[in-house]
Amino acid sequence: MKKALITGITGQDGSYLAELLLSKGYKVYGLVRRLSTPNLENIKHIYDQVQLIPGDLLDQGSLTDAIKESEADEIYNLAAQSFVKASWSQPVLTGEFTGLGVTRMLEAIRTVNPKARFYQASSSEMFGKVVETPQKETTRFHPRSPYGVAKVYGHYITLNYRESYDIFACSGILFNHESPRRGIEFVTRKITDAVARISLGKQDKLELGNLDAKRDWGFAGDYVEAMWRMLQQDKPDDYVIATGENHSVKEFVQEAFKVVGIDSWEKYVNYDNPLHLRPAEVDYLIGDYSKAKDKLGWTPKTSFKQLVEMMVKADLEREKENK
Ligand code: NAP
Ligand code: G4F
Repeated sequence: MKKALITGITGQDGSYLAELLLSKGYKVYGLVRRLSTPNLENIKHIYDQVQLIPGDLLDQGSLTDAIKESEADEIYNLAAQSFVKASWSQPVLTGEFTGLGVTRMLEAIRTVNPKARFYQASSSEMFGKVVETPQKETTRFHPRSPYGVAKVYGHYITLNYRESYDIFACSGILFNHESPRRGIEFVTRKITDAVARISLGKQDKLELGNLDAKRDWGFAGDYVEAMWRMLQQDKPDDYVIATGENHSVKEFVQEAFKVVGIDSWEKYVNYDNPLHLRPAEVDYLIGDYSKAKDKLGWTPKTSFKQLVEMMVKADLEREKENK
């Protein structure tokens, strides 16, 4: 039986990846940090099937112990401070979690189990102020946030451990991916939850920032399959994972209101709210996933329309239950 360790198992991607690996017969371990109130909502349906190990990306010893205890063949580093906006108010913490945390994981692998295969969650935020369109593995990075900068560091330290120590270390450069398990502060979930509440008469207005930014949005459930495929190859490499299509935040809003039969979305939305604008914006992301298609045989399965509908319907169900 193969063994995998997932950091960030309680997050959106960690929970989908755990499901996928369980379905493939893996023994799944998840690293969880101590919180005063545990955050296990995303994994409650598989809680009995995974083994949780306490640890924190800030604590080298706990990472070393987790790798010893799990004896994992595959290690997926999904944990991070992942909210871009928060990275301006907590730039040092973001650097510690999202940047140096990767080195701590790689050091633990190097010293305990250098044969383990490693996946690093790199991000399209690294392209930031894009220098070419669509963005691919060779596109030069120009990050626009402390989060993006920390991810560039995590990306290159992964490459460095591959080249220095021959560790099987891959980076997936994933474009935005969403689901009903997306954190509520990210724009897609914020919209779909508000649309559900507005249609049920529980909320009057949705406050947003920049409606013109464009993102290449896919479904998280499709993207974790690509992570797994990267670690099954003969050689470690880096891959862009995207849909090859982008939409503005405004289009997402329109599509979400359509799902509940509201065409006049403008009545319910305030935008350019300074609270939700960023010191530097990433205006336009669209990925070229042709390398992943050729080498991994991976393609996205869920369309933009299906994604929006799935998220609005899940929030409608949730909001109906939380009377
Ligand atoms: P997410 O939902 O925010 O999950 C982040 C996870 O990291 C949570 O389980 C969180 O645990 C854990 N974590 C945070 N700080 C930690 C620490 N110091 N020690 C241990 N665990 C810690 O993120 P996601 O959307 O699933 O994304 C997964 C990864 O992919 C992240 O690295 C993100 O930056 C990257 N990424 C995401 C996207 C996207 O569109 N979703 C795109 C590109 C890259 P708690 O439950 O305790 O908070
Ligand atoms: O949903 P967002 O906060 O995601 P963002 O910044 O693109 O980052 C996500 O994707 C990255 C991959 O490219 C990941 F690495 C990262 O971890 C995260 O998962 O914002 C999307 C867009 C931005 O342009 C933002 O300015 O939506 C715009 N936006 C407009 N109003 C808003 C809002 N974003 C948020 N969160 N809240 C708003 O009210």
